[in-house]
Amino acid sequence: PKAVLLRDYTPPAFLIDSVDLDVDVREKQATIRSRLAVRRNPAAKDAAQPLVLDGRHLELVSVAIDGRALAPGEYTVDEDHLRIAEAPAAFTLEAVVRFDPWANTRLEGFYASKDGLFTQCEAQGFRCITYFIDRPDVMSRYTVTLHAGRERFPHLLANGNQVAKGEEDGERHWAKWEDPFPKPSYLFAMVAAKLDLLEEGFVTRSGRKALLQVYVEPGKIDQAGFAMHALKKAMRWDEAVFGLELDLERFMIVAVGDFNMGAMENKGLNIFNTKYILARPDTATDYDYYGIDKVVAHEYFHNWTGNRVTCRDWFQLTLKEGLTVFRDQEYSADEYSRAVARIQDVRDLRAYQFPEDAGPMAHPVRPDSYVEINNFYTATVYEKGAEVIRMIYTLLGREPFRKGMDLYFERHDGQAVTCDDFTQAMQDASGVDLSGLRRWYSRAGTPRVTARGVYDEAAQAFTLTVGQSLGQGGEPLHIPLAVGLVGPDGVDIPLRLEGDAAASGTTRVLDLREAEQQFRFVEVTARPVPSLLRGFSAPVVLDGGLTDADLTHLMTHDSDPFNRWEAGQVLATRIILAGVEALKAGKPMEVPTAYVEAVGRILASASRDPAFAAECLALPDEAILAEQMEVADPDAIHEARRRLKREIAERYRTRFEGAFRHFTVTGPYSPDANAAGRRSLRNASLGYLMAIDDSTARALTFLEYRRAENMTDTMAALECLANSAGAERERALGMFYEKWKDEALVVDKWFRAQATSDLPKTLDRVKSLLAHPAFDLRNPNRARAVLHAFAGTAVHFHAADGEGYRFVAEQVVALDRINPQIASRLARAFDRWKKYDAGRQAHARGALESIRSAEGLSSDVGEVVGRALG
Ligand code: BAL
Ligand code: ZN
Repeated sequence: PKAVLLRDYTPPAFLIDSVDLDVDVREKQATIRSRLAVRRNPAAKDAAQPLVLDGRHLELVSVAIDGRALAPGEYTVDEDHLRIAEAPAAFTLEAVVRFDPWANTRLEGFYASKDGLFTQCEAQGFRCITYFIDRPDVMSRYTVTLHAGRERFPHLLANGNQVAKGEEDGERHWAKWEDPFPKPSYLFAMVAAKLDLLEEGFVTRSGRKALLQVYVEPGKIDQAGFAMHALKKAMRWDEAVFGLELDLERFMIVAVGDFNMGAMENKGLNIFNTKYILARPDTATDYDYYGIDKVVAHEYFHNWTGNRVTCRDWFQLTLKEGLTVFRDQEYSADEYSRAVARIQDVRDLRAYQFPEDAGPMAHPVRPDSYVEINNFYTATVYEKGAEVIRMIYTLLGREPFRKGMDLYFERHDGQAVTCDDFTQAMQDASGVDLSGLRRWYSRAGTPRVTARGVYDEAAQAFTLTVGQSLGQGGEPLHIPLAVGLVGPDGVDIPLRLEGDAAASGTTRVLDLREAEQQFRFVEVTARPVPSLLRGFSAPVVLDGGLTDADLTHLMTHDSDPFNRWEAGQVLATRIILAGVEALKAGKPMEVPTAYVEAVGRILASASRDPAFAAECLALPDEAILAEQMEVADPDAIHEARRRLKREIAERYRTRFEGAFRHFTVTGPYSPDANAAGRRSLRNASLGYLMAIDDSTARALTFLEYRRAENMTDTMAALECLANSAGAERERALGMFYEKWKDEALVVDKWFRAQATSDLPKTLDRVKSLLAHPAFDLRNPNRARAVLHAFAGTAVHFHAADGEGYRFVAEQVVALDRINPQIASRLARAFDRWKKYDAGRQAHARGALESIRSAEGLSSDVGEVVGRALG
């Protein structure tokens, strides 16, 4: 397949003003009759182009123009298109197609899951439902009539409002839906299923009444309440923060157990992976609740950023995704702890996006080309895209940013636009020059920022020399660098740059626009430690040139909580990487006393903010550590990290035991920030105790496992035990499965805990899990819980004998025959294969080549593997 290029964009030759679908569901077959109002696009480059409709996996029954059936010579059909050479200027196109939704294991288009039939159309699934000009700049008004058996499919849903319904022969029924808003085909949705319904009313800020509905698998209504609660919170937040209200009479969410993504923002009919809807205290962890809150909000926020204003083409995906992730991050920061939310977002950015940006799939947040668009729903487009929006927010400030959003909607409501349209609105509304910031949209890679400070005691001045590089030439980026100066007493020094009339504030956003720049602070009365990149004000790798003593000072005193956490991470990274070298040289690993004492201070002051303390106690992930090495050594990283953890645990054993007792949460379960924060610290303490893994620690953990009344505590204990070779491990795993075998999302946790275990023989265990009766390669959540989870492990996937690589390669091929999107994600595990030693590289290359030579490989996997080998 050929790459699609951004620079080749041309407007569509035809537009489709309205779509009328009639969907008839029978045993193993859906028949779709479409009526499209088509006309030539006055903005098209060439007025004589043929009509080319996209369509895949469809059986074409008939096609007609203005009521006249076309003869075979008047059109051509191939695997991907229906072409009509001679088309009038404006006409009605009718087509009838058939396919079997139960045979659709790709889960795009219209497909079956346990409780009925569901759709997923983004990015290009609508073409698997009917022939269409399946691109986001073709926007149409939709009417849909669904017909199906009443008993099996009591709920018949589509976007918009239900305008009619009725009974049919043979115990069938029908429902007709009209969506008042023109929309691109990727936002189309319909559902025919047997589901339970939770519904509530909502009155918007301006007094509009709306009906909110959450549909879930029968019997699971007791797990739908939190999603409904989250939806209402998100609606209020968007009204308050962005002045954006729901524009619909009815807003529906449907949860489905087989789903490729997390969720989908179809207009008025969001379809969700059950993972981001279902929750009960005994089935879902605090982190699950947090994820549900965030994803429900994210999809709701898309109603404006994505649906009312959509993307011109798929290269602009970050226009809606980066912006909507930024919005859900701000929502989470407001609803929980801002500092902890930021830390978690940055941790994820570094664990997933930075490696992506350094590997074969690196691409700008607005990519220049793709073979398979599904491969570009990436951490770069989403999370780095959100960082770009955050930088605009930081540069403009809250009020001007809001004005920019207002102007964006004023100009572009109802349109399909580009990232440039967004930045232009921001620039015009604020008067801030965004030319250097815009370059972030077209550059791949993580910029490096170097900062060196020199203190001149005589002049009482501190000069910071800051440089940036992205290693590919081009003009420098505009990087907002938030800095503070922390005095020797631990107190922030008021900031006055040379030339300022007076000092103002203790955090300053420096505009780094050149390859190198100097910033001279005056009235600095003592040698400060610079606190750089506060709040992680830009997605860069920073070399701040700080000593261990400087970092220990920041770790204890920095007024910016993010940088307090960050200083601890940098120190821990230095200790672990030095440990790696020591281990390789057969020398003992050293853990500096100053660091251990700083950790002690975190523990001592933990009650001030338990959630934050838990973040500070978490050592850097192995994947993040691997990125810091020239040649990654996963075994040595794992061992050095384990030893550091154990040393801290032994030093503070009594305190960890104390914290474990002290931070117990009493009363009914609540996933709020306070209660979740206490559990988080308590479970972090348990994790340290289990790093000792003696019989006392194991007995405590097993007792905790049996005592736990919520899934957060249960899983914390189970995960510890899954990493321990003690007899408690199998007992706990056995009890867990027995208790939860009928709850799919909980069974996923059981699989995942085993697939990610540190223990040797984990690969053997994973292989035996594939034969477990509950394993199903066709269910994406289950496949992810075992295969993607295993492929994400640092030690076992990267085993020196190549067994991890070979196993995952075989699974990629097997999965590709079922569901290319999920297979392609799994293949991404190989992204960083060149970061490893020659022996591992040889195994990885062999594994990648075995995938590439598999028969009938999808373009999804083909693109990922081709890039990795290329
Ligand atoms: N648009 C795909 C799912 C999401 O990002 O919301
Ligand atoms: Zn999204």
